[in-house]
Amino acid sequence: MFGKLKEKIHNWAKKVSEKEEDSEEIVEKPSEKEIEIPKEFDAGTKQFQPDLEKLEETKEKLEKDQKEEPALGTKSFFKKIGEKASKIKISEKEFKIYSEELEILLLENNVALEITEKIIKDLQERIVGKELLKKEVESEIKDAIKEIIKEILIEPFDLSEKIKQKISGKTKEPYVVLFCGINGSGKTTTVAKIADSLKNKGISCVIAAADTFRAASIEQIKEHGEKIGVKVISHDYGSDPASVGFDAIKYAKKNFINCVLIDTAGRMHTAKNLLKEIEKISRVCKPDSKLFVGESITGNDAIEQARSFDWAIGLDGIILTKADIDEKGGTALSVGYVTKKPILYLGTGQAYDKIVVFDKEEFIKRLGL
Ligand SMILES: Nc1nc2c(ncn2[C@@H]2O[C@H](COP(=O)(O)OP(=O)(O)O)[C@@H](O)[C@H]2O)c(=O)[nH]1
Ligand SMILES: [Mg+2]
Repeated sequence: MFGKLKEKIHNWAKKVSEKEEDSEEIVEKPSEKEIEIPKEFDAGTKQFQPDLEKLEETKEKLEKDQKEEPALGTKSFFKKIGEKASKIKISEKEFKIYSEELEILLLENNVALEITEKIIKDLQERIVGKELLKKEVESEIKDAIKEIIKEILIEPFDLSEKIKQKISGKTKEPYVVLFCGINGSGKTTTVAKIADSLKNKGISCVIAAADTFRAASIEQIKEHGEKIGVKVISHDYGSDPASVGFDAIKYAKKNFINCVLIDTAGRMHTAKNLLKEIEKISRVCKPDSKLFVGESITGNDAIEQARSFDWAIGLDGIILTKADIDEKGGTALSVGYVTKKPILYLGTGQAYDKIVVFDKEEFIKRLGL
């Protein structure tokens, strides 16, 4: 998972570090104030006339000092010299050359342009002109990227905690989750995975088969329902999806079920109708959470889809599926930042247990940062 982005960032940081190792070291020129003409220098004769008595005195003092503290003085002196010699500064000009490469590799790995630009700008602010030890260049760059990514990713909320909060409240109303996304993004599978995981946590669920459009969609979700032991409320094909959601909520209230998960259709070719339909379901069912399901592998497409759904109904969170076959990882980085919504889960396979709660630290670790 996300192997490519990890490898590319690592290689880039390494390359910058290696190039900087071959580069010129910082040579600190003494300022004019620091250049003192010794008193012993006779400007008239241009001769250096050392004060022999003073020289002897200094020599004796040095010998005495070395006898008292020989190792320490020498060691710290050489250490200091060594450190000074291996320090470098990355100039703006150098950074521009490096950053062009970084820009391409980020874009190639599904990182959206606005994030790529942000990463480069922030990185520039953090490292350009900063005095760095040569051996620390690579880790300094990686640390900077890590901090930037931490800022970019929005802190996810815990869905099951939110459900528990609502159902323990005064009204005892069920918590309603609406899932949206285009065809094939993994909505139905994700609804089944989440129903299964909530059930395992002791939260009862009912599923609304609100995809009344796609052939075999009702049978598909019913089959999942049977396998995981969760009731599915359905109407006929072609019926109003909002009323399926409404009925499922009614059923949950009547039967004291904690949570209603509404699966919906995703007709890509009639985007306008799809958004109208989802807006109606949202208006009728008043979901507590509206979650966008997108494929992690699709990059900019997933970002554009999330934007449209957010515009239509106002999203609360994102689920990225197929992370198991996503080598790049850039979508996870971009989709949340662009929509300013948190990623809550990653789908990591077809089986019911192949879903993980999105963890910022874990994601950063996977990127090798
Ligand atoms: N590898 C992988 N496949 C997935 C994942 N989630 C869903 N799928 C598959 O993607 C295909 C479409 O899923 P489906 O739930 O029908 O999508 P929907 O049209 O949005 O409802 C199915 O073959 C799923 O098994 C995932 O996290 N990883
Ligand atoms: Mg479906």
